[in-house]
Amino acid sequence: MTDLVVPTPTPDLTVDAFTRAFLRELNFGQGVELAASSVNDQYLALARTVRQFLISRWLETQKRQREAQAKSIAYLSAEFLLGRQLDNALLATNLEEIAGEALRGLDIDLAELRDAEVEPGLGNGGLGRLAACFIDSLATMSVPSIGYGIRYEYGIFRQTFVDGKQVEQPDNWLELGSPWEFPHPEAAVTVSFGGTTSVEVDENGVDRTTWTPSWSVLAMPYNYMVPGYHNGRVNTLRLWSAKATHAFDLSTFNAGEYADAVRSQTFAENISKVLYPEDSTPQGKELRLQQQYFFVAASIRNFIDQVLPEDFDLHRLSERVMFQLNDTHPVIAVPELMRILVDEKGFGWDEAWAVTRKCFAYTCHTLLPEALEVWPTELLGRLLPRHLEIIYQINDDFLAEVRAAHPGDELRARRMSIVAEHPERAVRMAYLATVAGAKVNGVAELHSQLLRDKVLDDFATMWPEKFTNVTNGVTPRRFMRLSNPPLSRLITEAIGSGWLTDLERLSELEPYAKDAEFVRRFQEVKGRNKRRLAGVLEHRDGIEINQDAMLDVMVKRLHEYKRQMLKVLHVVTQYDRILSGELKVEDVTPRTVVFGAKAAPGYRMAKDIIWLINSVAKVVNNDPAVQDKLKIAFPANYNVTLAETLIPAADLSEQISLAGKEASGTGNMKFALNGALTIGTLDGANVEIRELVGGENFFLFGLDEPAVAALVDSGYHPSSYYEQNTSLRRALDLIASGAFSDGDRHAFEPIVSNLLYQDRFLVLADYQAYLDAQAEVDLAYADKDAWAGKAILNISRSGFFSSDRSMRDYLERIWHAAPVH
Ligand code: NBG
Repeated sequence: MTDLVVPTPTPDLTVDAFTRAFLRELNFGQGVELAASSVNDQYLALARTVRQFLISRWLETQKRQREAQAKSIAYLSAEFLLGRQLDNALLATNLEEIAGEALRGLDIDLAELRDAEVEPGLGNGGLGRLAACFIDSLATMSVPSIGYGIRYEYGIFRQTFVDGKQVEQPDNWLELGSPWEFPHPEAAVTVSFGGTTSVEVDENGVDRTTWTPSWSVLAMPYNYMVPGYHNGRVNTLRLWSAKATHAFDLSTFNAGEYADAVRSQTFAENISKVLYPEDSTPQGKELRLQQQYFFVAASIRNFIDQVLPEDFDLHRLSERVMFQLNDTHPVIAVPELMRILVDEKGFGWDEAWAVTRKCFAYTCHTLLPEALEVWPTELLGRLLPRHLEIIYQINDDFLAEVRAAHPGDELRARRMSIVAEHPERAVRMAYLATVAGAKVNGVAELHSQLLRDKVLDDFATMWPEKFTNVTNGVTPRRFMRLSNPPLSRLITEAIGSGWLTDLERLSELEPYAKDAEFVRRFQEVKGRNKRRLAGVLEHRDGIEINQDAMLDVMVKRLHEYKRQMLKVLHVVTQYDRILSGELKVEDVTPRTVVFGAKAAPGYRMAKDIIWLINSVAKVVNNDPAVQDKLKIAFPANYNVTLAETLIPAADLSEQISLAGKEASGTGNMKFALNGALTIGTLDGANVEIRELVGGENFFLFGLDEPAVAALVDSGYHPSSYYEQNTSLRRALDLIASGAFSDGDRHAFEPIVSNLLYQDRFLVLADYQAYLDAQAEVDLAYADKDAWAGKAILNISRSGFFSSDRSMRDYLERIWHAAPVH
């Protein structure tokens, strides 16, 4: 390490030295004096100061990794929803205190600089956040790994409300500079599209295909550090940005045709311009396929040419890498690797397939059939003609295998075909991933089981050993230590340190659930977190909340299957009961119901539900009859940063999706780990949470998956619930009457008639059960100490939900790789 001049935090690092380093960055990096510096200058200088302390570890990690020649995990994901970086870097380097003190000495408030950071919103929701948790855990566990994704210039839109309706603003997260990225224009790789293929016989008499693309772009890598927690290790996240191969055409420019001159640049750079704001629904757009191929082609090229040694024998590729396919978005990587091996490296087809099958594994993140990506062959053939040929060949070989195993069963072959014929000829990317992948996994026990039994049942019959489960997890570094410092301190006081990297140790808290003093201090922590939240909501959104009320929180993307509508119906029912006198206001358990949700811009029903929530909030919050017993807070633009203040303050976690629809959920885990009790259905990871925390510490309601399937099969008539259930009828009538829309009866008609005549997600069927469970919640909350005891048991029994455990499961069951210490 003698050639390194970058500092490493040592026990003798002084506040003075840190102050000097910070001022140096401010003066030389930003070109300003302290007195004249803006908050943004100070934030950037601080970020660059802190990152200095990570760089030596980063370079050292890379060096050791090259030397060890160990197997790496290449995590291919179209989304990484990282959250703010400064806090995490301060934590990883153990510089929080020194930095705070140094800044205080300069009269700068560290908290203000933290708030200056715009989070990189390079993901939609759970899938992207999971990727971020996983790379955090891999780094913390010293597993060689690289995250590969896209550096979107605009991340998930910024949500605002205008008259209660969602309005989307572009997320210009790079506007004020991003101190965490390291661009490497010299390492850009070319990614090609379009054109034609031709076959020629090579010198050995073998057919060789040549692809002659018609256009290309450059993929330029931006490297990000992924620091492990207190283990001296820093892994890499490599995000690709699209650049034109020629910035502009000088002769066209000189001829005065300025717009034409830069047209190709604009076209190329559109590829990484913006994240598709969809969640759990596919985007069948050409640009989306371009994005997918763009990042996986660049990533595989980078891994083979730059990460592996020069003379590496690609027959042994699986000894050095597992490409993990995060959902179907990166699945085009499979034919891309085949193309490289066969067309460029001269492998025989079978030889190449033998390698490819060992280098990929596929994680499915959904159960909604409409959310599984399918690409029309017309589009694929136009954009990636060689890849389509390869897919056909893979499919032919695969179907031959199916037919050999099931002679005469042509229906089965048709069902399993990677290429669907109806309604149009198209490639089923989940099938391609399943055929190519060494392993296929779901993200919670129930989800993996339904994947085997329903979505991919033929494949599971054919290759039972291919299918496995890895239940999701969340990083306790961000979602406990950073987001909930007072709880973290309380836990450490009780059970000592070390639990942040060994989360099962939370079980040592179990006896404290009965310890009156501990219970009191836990309540104090909750109270503190509620006050912090109240401050943030007031400052950020101008929303005032009742800090003494139960904080009942539902935060997640807005989707009908998640059933925000059920929560709305509960609120409307309570309101109606207060108005009608059925419920005396003094008997109501005070609640603040918090929603946070973005709707995909093109998803009408989801946007209507957002409008309804805001409309109900406006009426209920301003009705003196309700006093302060029922309040709705719907802060706009729910994101990772807001989650970090919301979750620690919550008492009740709403996980109320229709059973069999939510693959896992990860918010549910974050709430349990921060001492909220769950009200939920038997869906996704809720099932495992309930098993672990105990049925008596979890409010279960609703149909389970088999009951849902049975009800749907027997013919579901939502209107019969409306007719038979008075409070349901009253709630829906109230919404339909215009009570929340200034008398306009049309406003919410689409919502109401959808519920009455379609209700795909069985909101009305589960309504009464949900209400009953909420009544139990009210009852339980009345005994504050007992509630806190249950919350503590939730924390102590949720250690399983660390993403470190998920990574151990992947290492053992799927990757067959190990940490390099
Ligand atoms: C989401 C599921 C969640 C799950 C996350 C992470 C997609 C396609 N799926 O239930 O809806 O927790 O993935 O696995 O975004």
